[in-house]
Amino acid sequence: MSYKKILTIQDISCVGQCSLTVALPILSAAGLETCILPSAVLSTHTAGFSGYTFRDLTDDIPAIAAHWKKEKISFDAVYTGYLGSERQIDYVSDIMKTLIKEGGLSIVDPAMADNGKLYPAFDESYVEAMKKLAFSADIILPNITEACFLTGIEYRESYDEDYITGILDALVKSGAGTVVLTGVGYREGMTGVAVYDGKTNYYYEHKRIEKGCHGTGDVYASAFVGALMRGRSSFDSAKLAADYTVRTIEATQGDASHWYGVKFETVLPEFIEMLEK
Ligand code: PXL
Repeated sequence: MSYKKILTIQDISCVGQCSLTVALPILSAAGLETCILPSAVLSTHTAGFSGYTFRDLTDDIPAIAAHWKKEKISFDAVYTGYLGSERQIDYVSDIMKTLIKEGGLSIVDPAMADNGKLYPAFDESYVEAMKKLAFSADIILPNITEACFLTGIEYRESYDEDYITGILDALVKSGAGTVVLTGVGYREGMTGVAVYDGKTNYYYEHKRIEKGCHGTGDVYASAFVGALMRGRSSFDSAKLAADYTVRTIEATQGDASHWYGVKFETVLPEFIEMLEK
């Protein structure tokens, strides 16, 4: 197995099992050298806690990137999640252009919305900035809400295959390389992931366990990137990430006090086994 070096850019929510506290352990478990660039530091994530602190690290990014350039550091992939500001998105675009090795991948999880709504910290101008990043990426991993904000397509709670095909098509036509659209379910009790690379439309259905588990988007994207960088195809990675994410939710079920995230650590050994298969 070749040893890959990846950079992930997202916030540190000190408590809450999301973003970097999820991505770093999952990518490391996948056997990848994982470099990090924290976009912001928050006391907790913003979905359900109130009064959280937020330190934007945008101003630190240019000097960090300049240092890496001087040291001739580059990455096999750059994977972004929750970012701190619009200005930061411009810096991240520059990192994508200058610090990815020849043949390397840019992977964007446009983490900004869920259940039809933007996260509290974001507005329409953030969406506009995110469009630029997402539409120049090799792979994007939006949920349906994020895909709707990116395309301007109306968000719907119930939909059919034509609606999903329309979203996938619009995203690829706008410039995204491959789209991994999460949370696509057509039947009661089931959900799934649709993958479209501009040629073939794939779909993987799996069971839907519980509504509203925080942080599962980050678990999913991190597991996807881990599998992809281990040499799996986009669709295989999408399936493996779905199976692992289901296990993390199962591992958390029945503990009402653990509403803010999933106990993904307890099933990391299963993730490693999935990767070895
Ligand atoms: O899981 C996405 C995420 C990441 N980081 C922060 C968040 C959220 C979702 O709400 O608030 C700070």
